[in-house]
Amino acid sequence: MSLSPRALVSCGAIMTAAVAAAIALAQTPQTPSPAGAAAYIINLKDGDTVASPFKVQFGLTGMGIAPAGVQAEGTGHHHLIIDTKLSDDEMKRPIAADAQHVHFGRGQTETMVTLPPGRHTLQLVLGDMSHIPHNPPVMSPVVTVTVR
Ligand SMILES: [Cu+2]
Repeated sequence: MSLSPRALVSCGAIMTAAVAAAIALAQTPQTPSPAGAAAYIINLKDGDTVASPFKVQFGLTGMGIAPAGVQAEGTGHHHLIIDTKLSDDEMKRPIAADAQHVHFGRGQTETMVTLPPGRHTLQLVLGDMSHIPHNPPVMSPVVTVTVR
């Protein structure tokens, strides 16, 4: 008995999918974070009222800041998550880059935020050199502010 070309093709497709899945896992390992590491917003507390634009200062304990692309143990760069949350899935892959997911890949530790009047949520999530959250994730409590 010999395999038909069709069986060979489907076998190849299965192999390819398995290899692709293995490569995807290998390409996006999460960097471990040291015990006790924490991010926090220094200058705003939950419930604050602010005028836009307003400053947000990024605090980090137990780890250091390194620019994106730079590999150094125990480091990462800040991301400001605005009016959304990262899903469990998003916690394991590079953080999106858009108006609600702002990267500070040069190692910045503060920014000015412009938002329309109303309630908004802010959260810091540290990412590794590849913008992937650490494991366990190093993130601040969610801070809700009201822009007047
Ligand atoms: Cu990033």
